[in-house]
Amino acid sequence: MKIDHVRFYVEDATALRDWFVQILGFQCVFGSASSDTRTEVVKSGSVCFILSSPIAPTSPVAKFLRLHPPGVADLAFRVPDVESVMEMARSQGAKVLQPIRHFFQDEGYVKWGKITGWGSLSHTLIEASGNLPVDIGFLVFSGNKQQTIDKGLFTAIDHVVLNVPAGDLDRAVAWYKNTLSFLPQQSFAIQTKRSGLHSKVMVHPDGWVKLPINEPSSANSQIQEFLDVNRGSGIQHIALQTPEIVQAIAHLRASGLPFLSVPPTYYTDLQNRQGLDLSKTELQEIAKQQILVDWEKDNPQALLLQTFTQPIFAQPTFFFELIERRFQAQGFGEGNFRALFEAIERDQMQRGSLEFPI
Ligand code: TYF
Ligand code: FE
Repeated sequence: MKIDHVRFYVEDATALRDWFVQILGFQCVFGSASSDTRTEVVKSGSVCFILSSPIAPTSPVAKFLRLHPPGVADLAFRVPDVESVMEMARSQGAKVLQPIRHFFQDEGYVKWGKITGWGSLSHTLIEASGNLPVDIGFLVFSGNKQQTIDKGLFTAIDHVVLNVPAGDLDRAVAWYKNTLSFLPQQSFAIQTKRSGLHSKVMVHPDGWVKLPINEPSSANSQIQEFLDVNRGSGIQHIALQTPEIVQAIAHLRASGLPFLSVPPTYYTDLQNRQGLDLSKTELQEIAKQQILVDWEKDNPQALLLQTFTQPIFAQPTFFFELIERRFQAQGFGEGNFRALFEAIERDQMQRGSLEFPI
C-alpha cells in the first residue's frame, strides 16, 4: 500500500495551488471545475495533493467547511486489490462512501472506491494497472492539463499524523488495524512542564505508509487546541521527505515560508550529546536553519533531521513537516518528538493560547 494522494478541502483551491507552486516549488499539473466544485492538482516528486474548493453550497467541500476549518478531507491509498481491501474495511465497520468504479482504457485500467476514515476523514482506495500513465490515479481522465516545473524540493510523503480526542487513541489504533491492516510500531508518551500527548505510530506491513495517531494527555495540550479549533479529529501534519533539508529550508525561508523556531540552547545542548556524527560546519548550517537532529544510538550516521512550518491556513491546525532521513534512519526519535512538541508549545505561547509556566 502507498499513499496515492491527499485531498484538501479549502476555501480557494486556485489561491492554494499558486501558494504550493510559488512557495513550495510544486508543479501544477491539472485543473477542472464541476457545477459545484473547483479542483486543482499539484505535485512534487511522488507527493500529490488535490485541492478542492466550493463553487456552490451543494459542494461536498462546502459541507465539510461548515463543520471544520480548511484541511485534509481524504487520504487516498494505492492498493494492489481494491475489492479485497474494500470488503475487509466494510466487514470491520467502515462505511462505503462510494462503491467501486472502473475506468478501462487500451493501455490499462483504474478502479477506485471510497470508505469512511476516523472522524470526518475519508479514504479513497485506488487500484491501477502498472503501465497506464495514471499520474494521479483516476483524475487523469478529465480536465485541463496545465504544466509548471517541479523544483524537486520533495520526494515523498514520509508520514501523515492524525489527532484524536483524549480516550480515543486505542479505539482509533484498533480501527486502523482492523479496517486497513495497519500495525502499531512505536509508542510515545511525551510530557513537558506544561502539557502532554500520547502517540502510537501505525505502519502498514509493507512499510510504505506511516500514520502516527496522537491524543492529548492534558487539557492544555497542543493536541487539545487542534481538536478544539478543528472541531474534532483530523490530520495535524504531513511530513514531506526532502533529499537535502538544509538547502530546502534555506530556499523556502527565502520564499517567505515561516518555520517554528528553535532556541540557540538546543544546539549547545546538542554539541554536548554523545555520538553526534556531524562536522562543525554541517552543525552550523543546521543551527542556522533551526533544524532538529536525532539519531539511532547504535548507528549515529542514521540521522533524523526535522522541522515544522507554521500552520498554513488561518487557523492553528494543519502544518507541514520537512524531514530528511540519512542512511535509512527508521521510525521516530524520542528527542526530536519532544523537541517538535516543545517548538509548537512555544508557538502557541506566542499566539497567547497557552499560559507561561509558573
Ligand atoms: O515526526 C515527528 O517526530 C513528529 C512528532 O504534536 C510530533 O510528528 C507529533 C505531534 C506533535 C508534535 C510532535
Ligand atoms: Fe511528524
